[in-house]
Amino acid sequence: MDRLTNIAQQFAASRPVTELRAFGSGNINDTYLVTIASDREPQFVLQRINTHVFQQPALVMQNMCIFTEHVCQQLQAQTDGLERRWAVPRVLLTLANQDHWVEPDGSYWRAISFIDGSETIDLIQDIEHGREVGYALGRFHHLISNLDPALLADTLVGFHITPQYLADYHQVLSTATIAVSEQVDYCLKFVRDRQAWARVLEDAKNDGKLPLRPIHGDPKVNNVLICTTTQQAIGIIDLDTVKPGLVHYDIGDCLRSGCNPLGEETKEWEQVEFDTQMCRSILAGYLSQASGFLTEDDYAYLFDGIRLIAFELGLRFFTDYLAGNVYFKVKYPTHNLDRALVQFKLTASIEAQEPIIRSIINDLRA
Ligand code: GN1
Ligand code: MG
Repeated sequence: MDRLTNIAQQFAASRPVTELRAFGSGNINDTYLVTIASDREPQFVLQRINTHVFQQPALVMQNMCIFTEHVCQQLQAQTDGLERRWAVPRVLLTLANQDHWVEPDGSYWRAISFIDGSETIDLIQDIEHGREVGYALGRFHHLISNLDPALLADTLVGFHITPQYLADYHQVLSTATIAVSEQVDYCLKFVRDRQAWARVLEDAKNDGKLPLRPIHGDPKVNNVLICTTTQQAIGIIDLDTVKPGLVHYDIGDCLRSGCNPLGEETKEWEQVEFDTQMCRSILAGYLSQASGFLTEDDYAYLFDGIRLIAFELGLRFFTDYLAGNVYFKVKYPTHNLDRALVQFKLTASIEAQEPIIRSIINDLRA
């Protein structure tokens, strides 16, 4: 038996593993879809957690279990029977009842159930898909809006703290050997011009205007589960970054992903635009579920959140390019530079359409 099959076998409840293939398009963890000889739940998802990024994987599992238990309780308490289907992946245990498996080389593995009849889609398809993606994030936030964030561990210190990413950037810049090019110059200037503003959400948080809440951390389009029959959203996966944060990080991340129809991997970075029609649709879907717990201040910082998370992701990609691609997986040496250009162009498009985006937010909250 090869090594991967042997690892998968640990989570297969004594059923033989019949197939194993790479799955999804994550930038951090390695993910596989495993098929076992069983009529009930014949498939599950196996992942190697990147412990260079998540240095305390046991805390990731702990958060996942607290989250899952809370959401299952909430779903059971919804007795009106009118709620749409909502699925949460289950953590699978090994034969020794552990929620993870550690290989002799130290690699850390875990498995979760595969949600039957669902798919994930890399690129936003149309306005209806956008509404579903927004609905999914709103429903997700609503389900955990009464979960005390203090129960969740900080599994990735500094995640979405933009001033910290800027400090890391300057640190890398001070030692990196930079291959000068027009594109690198564009990025350097792009960051320089926005440094002072980049504290906006952290300042609002420190001033007590924006509260810490439990968040997803990575609600991009392809983390939303779509039902293959109804095309409705039925869940959100990739729960490694569920931890205390600002809902603005999530809303910004969802919109920077959903309103970029060319996608974050496009080579046509100069063509990238923020689609404001899609923004309206995603936000409408979101607010249909989330308007109940958002405050005046939450709304006041929504535009900044949208602009900031696109900028922040560009900064993270650019820094990783300068550092020699040590964080995000890459397929070629300038991959992170290309990704940074996409996010910076998207940020510029958000900035150019600020009045439209602000009026969409105002219309929808009215
Ligand atoms: C990473 O691994 P993946 O693709 O789920 C990253 C996110 C980025 C995303 C960009 C822990 O997520 O923050 O938005 O890439 N996750 C982490 O595609 O850094
Ligand atoms: Mg992720």
